[in-house]
Amino acid sequence: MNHQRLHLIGWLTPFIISPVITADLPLDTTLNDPPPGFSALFNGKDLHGWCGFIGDFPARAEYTEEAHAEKQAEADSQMRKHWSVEDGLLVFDGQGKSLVTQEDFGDFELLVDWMIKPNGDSGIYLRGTPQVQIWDNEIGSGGLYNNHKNLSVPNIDADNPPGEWNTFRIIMIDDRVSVWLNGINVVEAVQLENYWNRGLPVATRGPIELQAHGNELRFRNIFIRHINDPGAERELLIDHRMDWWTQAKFGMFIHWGPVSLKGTEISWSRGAQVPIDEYDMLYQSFNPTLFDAANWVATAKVAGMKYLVITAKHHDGFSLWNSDLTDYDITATPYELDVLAELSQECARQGIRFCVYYSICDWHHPDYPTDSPGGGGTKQSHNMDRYVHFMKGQLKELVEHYGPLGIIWFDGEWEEPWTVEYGDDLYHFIRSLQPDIIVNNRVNKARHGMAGTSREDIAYPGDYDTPEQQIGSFNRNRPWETCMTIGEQWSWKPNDQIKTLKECLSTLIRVVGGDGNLLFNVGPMPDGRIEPRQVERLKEMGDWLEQFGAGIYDTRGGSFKPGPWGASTCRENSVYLFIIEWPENGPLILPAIDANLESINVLTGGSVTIEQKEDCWSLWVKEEERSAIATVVRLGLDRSSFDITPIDIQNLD
Ligand code: H79
Repeated sequence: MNHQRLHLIGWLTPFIISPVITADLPLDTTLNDPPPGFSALFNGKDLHGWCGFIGDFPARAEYTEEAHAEKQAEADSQMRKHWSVEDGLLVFDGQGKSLVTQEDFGDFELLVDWMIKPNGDSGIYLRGTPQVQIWDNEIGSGGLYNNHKNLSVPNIDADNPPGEWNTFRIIMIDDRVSVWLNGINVVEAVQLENYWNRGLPVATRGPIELQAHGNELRFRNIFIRHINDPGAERELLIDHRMDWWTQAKFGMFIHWGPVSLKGTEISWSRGAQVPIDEYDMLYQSFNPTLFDAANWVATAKVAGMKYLVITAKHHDGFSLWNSDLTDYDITATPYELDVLAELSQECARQGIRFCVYYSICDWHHPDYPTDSPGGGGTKQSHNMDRYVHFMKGQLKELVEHYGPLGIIWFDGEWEEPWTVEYGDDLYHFIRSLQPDIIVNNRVNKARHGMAGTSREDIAYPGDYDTPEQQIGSFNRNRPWETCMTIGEQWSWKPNDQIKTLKECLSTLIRVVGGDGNLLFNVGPMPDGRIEPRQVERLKEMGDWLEQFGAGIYDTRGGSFKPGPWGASTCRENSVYLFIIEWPENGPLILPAIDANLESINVLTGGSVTIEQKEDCWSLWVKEEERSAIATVVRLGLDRSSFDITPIDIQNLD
């Protein structure tokens, strides 16, 4: 995983003469040597291609050719006093003015490494207008500093500290900018505003400027690529980090641990149905000899699930992997084998995204302040900061030994010791371990109870909302995922009441129709097997998805909002109607949508009659041709179904 890195140069070691300056670069990369498709704006030897600053963009345009040449010559000689090249780095001494490219750029992809000192700041002007911000403050770099109307702050703080290198990837197409800082997307397709004349859009071409702001700066690896066909590359502006998750729709949640020996609820039965002393000793008897990772993953696959989230550590504090930071882990059981290692490898083999659940609250750990609700209350001596340090260490183990991970699924954030400050920091920490990882909203103090939606006044409320044991409301603006048990308990319960196939599938349909994902939970048995009744139900779900998955995977919710009648999904020019409950006497009345119908068919078989009236379409499938689970009807439209404003179907009493 780790690049081998050399730390030879920085502000702290200015007098060390290093043989080759490759500070912080992977060893196979040469300083200032552009990647394929890019050219170097800075050649690492001199200031070729750059010129001095002769005034702001509009002022520059006013000069006559002669005046321009004169001012430029003067500015260039000034510039050479303060900007220099040292050991392949572009160095600014903190005095004088900005550095500007001689060439103008229109649509481009720009890569640049920068380093500032404590309290330092700078910025990168695009097309002559300020600026992608660089600074040492709590907001973080990369924001479009000058924007008034559109987002001006980055959506995450992704800076390395002053004295260390940071890498920007900046894409500008038309008047929109996306910024990645150290591999993390911090600005996504935001319109850059014209600072010089706020009534006008930003110029179509202009120079790139490195802002002088009275403090020392270093730059290197400044590479640019012209984008000649903006239409074809506009997609690049969008951060595709969540795409796999949005397309996946259906994942397997697994709650497991020594508690399965008792058959009571994971963590919550500690100090309640099971005395704490007994609960905490269960690991000594945990020996799931029939655990077979290949079999679990195959079960998820057969069910049509695309990702798997397992309780690496629940509120009871037991670590299901080989953790160097605690003895209360799987290696201390008679079983000894690292369950997560086997599962993560098997997921990779079978094409399932491997993800972990990690509880922030830990009723077992001596440093975490509170004990089980049914048990001890507040612990005698505790140290939350030390606990957080331990937790970050464990999370680092999880990402580094079992990653790349799809999701880190936090929980237990509602307890008193957790704060917004801890949450902000943890979100940032996780993204810095693996930039493209997905983090649920329980990382922070943001959640509205079991409905799982997020407070809007929190800077980093994670990437998606988490309704629990309930179907989330229709929402296409904020990603969400319902987590729900296949029976009534999260961890294994003997003779648990398993949901019927119709209950399982209508839940999946209503979730996906609401634009959410379903994370469906199984609790494996203490011997390591998933209970056959649960496997059977999952297989039935998979059989149905095998037939009708075209209306589930890679769709979005809409164009009709879910209701008692059922739900709908859309992709390209299709709308898939999943009619679960028909009106008692008569057709299903769809309110008019802004599209023409080009085709209609019943994917579950049989025929459909549709009557197109001015303000509605009335739709009828003969009773004997309806499906007991959901009658699936595909509407073919003359336009993109996702672009139609979602509307309610309200004709069911
Ligand atoms: O791991 C499973 C459960 O053990 C765990 N989350 C799922 C994924 C879980 N944690 N808590 N609960 C289930 C129920 C807790 C509800 C409450 Fe509350 C805690 C009620 C009051 C405090 C939720 C959080 C509602 C308000 C704050």
